[in-house]
Amino acid sequence: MSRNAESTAFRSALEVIRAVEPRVADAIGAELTDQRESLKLIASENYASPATLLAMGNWFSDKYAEGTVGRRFYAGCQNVDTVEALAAEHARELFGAAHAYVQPHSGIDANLVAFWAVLADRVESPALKKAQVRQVNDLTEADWFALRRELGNQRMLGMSLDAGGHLTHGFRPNISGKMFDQRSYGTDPTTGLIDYDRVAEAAREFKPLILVGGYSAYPRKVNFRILREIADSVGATFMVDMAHFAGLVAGKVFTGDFDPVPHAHIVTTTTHKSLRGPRGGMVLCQPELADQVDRGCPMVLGGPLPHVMAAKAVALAEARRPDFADYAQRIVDNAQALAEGLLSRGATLVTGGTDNHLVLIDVSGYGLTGRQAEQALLDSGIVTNRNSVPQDPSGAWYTSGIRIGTPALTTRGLGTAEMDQTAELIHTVLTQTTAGANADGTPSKAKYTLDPGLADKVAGQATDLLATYPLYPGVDLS
Ligand code: DSN
Repeated sequence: MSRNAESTAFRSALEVIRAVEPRVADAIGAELTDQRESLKLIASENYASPATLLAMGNWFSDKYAEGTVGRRFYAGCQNVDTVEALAAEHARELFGAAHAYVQPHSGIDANLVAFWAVLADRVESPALKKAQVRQVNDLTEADWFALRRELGNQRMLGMSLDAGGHLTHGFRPNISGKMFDQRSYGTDPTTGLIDYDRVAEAAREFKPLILVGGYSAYPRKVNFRILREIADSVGATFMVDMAHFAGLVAGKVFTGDFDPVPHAHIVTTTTHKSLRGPRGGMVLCQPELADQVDRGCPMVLGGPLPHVMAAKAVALAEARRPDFADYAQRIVDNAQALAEGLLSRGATLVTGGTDNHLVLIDVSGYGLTGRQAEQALLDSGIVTNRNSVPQDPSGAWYTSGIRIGTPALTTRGLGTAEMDQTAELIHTVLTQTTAGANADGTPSKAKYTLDPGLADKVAGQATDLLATYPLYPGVDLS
């Protein structure tokens, strides 16, 4: 396929959009320019391939397809069936999973589907059993009351948000922390690592229905074999949210004890992070949960997005190619080079380094909050996000951390030498930024001072660094 085909496709699409609402076409073009010119270090973002992007912009968007392949609530779903079945097949083959459900619209949706499936599978509720076998009309008001009581207050044990867990793993402000009786495990205060003995102790005491593994800001491998043993020892269902590191599992960087799929009863993921697909979610599970998982829509989810499932099929086919394993390994090599570059310049990193795709800088060592650091870096053309560090004194809004990740820059082709240069740029900005004060003289957690000339200089250096690695090199919109 010629690169010209990509330019023609995107240019034509913009021309068609421009004829209706030129401001949307302009915003799409501006987004490409912004993404091309900034050093994207958001650990959860990536750049999907042109084929993946194009698979989403079409008439599959017009189709309702509630239900599952071959068993829909709407007529005329034969082509949706084709792409959904393909996406599921690629997912099963890629991850060695018994069952794949590719309808979730996001990672949070995938987690809600998983929670529902586990509750429906595990909770001893005679009323629910009746409801499941379609005797809903036989249920009395008392049955419904019992059903709600039996499903409510079930126990979940997950990694705490400030230790790197995700908000859907039982964080109180999230629905998961309200629908479940929740407890969390943290990390060792000295090493920053998961202490499996402490997790086992918490599981023994709490006896959760669901033990959740996985993270969105933990820079280390997780031993899923040990977590499964802990789950088994207390009769818990073991669920892993691999949204962040799905690409490393797909690329066989995480194997054996570090691959969640053979160990967990149910695995959820997004498809757009290190996996490099369209924005969406997915559930993989063992056969006994498949029937409940497949009820995800309309039980939990709105109508499936067939255009996104088509893009999932394309992206998963890409991830099955041999070069994806090379990409996944380079993500980790780059993260480790970035960590070493920061450490050698005096930065403090949570856990002292990384063995996945992300690095968590504790910016309190620079006298900054995460919010100040995030904005100062953004002023300098470096896009990151602030993130809590374990036992964060600045809370979840201001935070004391900056989370950076390498999936996106690795897609562009940057390597370990450029990661060292990136570390230099980050360190320069953070050392040259000073925390500001409120009007009453008290220290501000948001205000900061950074010489605009220095910010511009760093932004220019970031652009120079990227110039050798053009983003979407086959797409010329001029
Ligand atoms: N928002 C994603 C992240 O940045 O990690 C997780 O939901």
